Amino acid sequence: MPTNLPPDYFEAEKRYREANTPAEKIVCLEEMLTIIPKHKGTDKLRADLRRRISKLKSAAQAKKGVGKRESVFRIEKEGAGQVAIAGPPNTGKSSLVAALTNASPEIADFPCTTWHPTSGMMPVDDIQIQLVDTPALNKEYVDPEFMDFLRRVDLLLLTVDLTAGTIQQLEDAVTLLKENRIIPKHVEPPADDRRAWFQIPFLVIAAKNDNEDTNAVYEIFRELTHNQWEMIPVSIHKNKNVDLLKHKIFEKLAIIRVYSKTPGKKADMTEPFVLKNGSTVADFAEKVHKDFVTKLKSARLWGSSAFEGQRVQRDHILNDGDVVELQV
Ligand SMILES: Nc1nc2c(ncn2[C@@H]2O[C@H](COP(=O)(O)OP(=O)(O)OP(=O)(O)O)[C@@H](O)[C@H]2O)c(=O)[nH]1
Ligand SMILES: [Mg+2]
Repeated sequence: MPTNLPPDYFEAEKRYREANTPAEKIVCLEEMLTIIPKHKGTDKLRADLRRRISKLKSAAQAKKGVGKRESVFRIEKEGAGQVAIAGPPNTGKSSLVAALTNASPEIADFPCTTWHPTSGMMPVDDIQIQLVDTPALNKEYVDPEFMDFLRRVDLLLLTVDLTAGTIQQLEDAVTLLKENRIIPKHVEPPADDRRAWFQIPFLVIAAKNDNEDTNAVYEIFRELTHNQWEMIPVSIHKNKNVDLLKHKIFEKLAIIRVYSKTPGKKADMTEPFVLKNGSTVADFAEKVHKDFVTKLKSARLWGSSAFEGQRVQRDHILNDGDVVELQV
C-alpha cells in the first residue's frame, strides 16, 4: 500500500467498509479512485479499485435481471396448452382450478382472495393441460405483467358469476381486457389503431350454475349477449358440466394427438405428441426429432385420415388420434 495517500482517502475507505449496500460501496470506491494520486506507485491500487467497482456493478446488474425474470406472471408453458382462468372477483376462478387440477389455490367467500397466479395440470384423456388461476380483474389496479401474461396464453377462460350481475361482469371484464389490447380471436382489432393487438381464443364460463334459478339466469344471459360468446354453464359445487368443460377446453385449444410407431414395433399409445390442428406428417417428424424432418423418406399412417397402414406424403394433414410410422 503506498504511504503517500491523503487523509480523505482513508475516510472514504472507512465509509466503504461501513457501507451496507452495493450502491453505497460503489460510491465510496469511486470517491477513493478520484482522491488517489495518479502515479506509478498507485497503479496497482487503482486497478484493484476499478476491478472492485466493476464487480459490484455487474453483480447489481445480474440481480436486476433475475428480479425481472422472477415476476410471478412469468409462468413457463407446460403440457398441451396454457389456459388462463380470468374474470371479476369472487366468480369461482380458484374453485375451478382446484377442482380440475392438482393445484390448491386459496378459495374464500370474499372478493380478491387471489393475489398471485397458481398453475396446475389438468388431465384430459391422455394429455395434460395447464390451467392458471389468476387474481381478479380489477380496473382500479392493472398489473402490466398480468396483462402481458394473458396476451401469451393459448386460451382464456373468462369466468362470470350467475348469482351476481352476470352481464355487467362480462362487459367490465371485456372492456378491461380490450383496454389492454386483448380481444377474442373472432374480433378484428380496430382498423385505425396501429398498435399490436392480441387475439386470444375466449371461452366464457357461467359459474355457480347450481340450480334451476341460476339456469334461468343463464338462459337470459345467453339471450342478452345474442349468442355472441361461446359459453358453458358450470357448477363446481354441484359438479355440473365439469367433464364437458374439460373437453371443451381441449377442443378450443385446437390441438391433435398423434402417436408414434417405430417400424416393426407396436405403436406407443401412452404418450401422444401434441400438434396444432392442420399439422402435417413433416410437422410431426420435426416434433419427434428435429433431424427427422430432413431425413424423412416415407411415412405410414393408421387412423381416420387414411386407410390402415397407408403410405402418406410429408404434406399429408393429420387427424386427432392418428398413428404415424416414420421411415428415416
Ligand atoms: N354456489 C356456488 N358457489 C361457488 C361455486 N364455485 C365457487 N363458489 C364459491 O364462490 C366463492 C368464491 O370462490 P373463489 O374460487 O375463491 O373465487 P375467485 O374468483 O377465485 O375469487 P377471487 O380470487 O377473490 O377473485 C367461494 O365461497 C366459493 O365456495 C359454485 O359452483 N357454486
Ligand atoms: Mg381466487
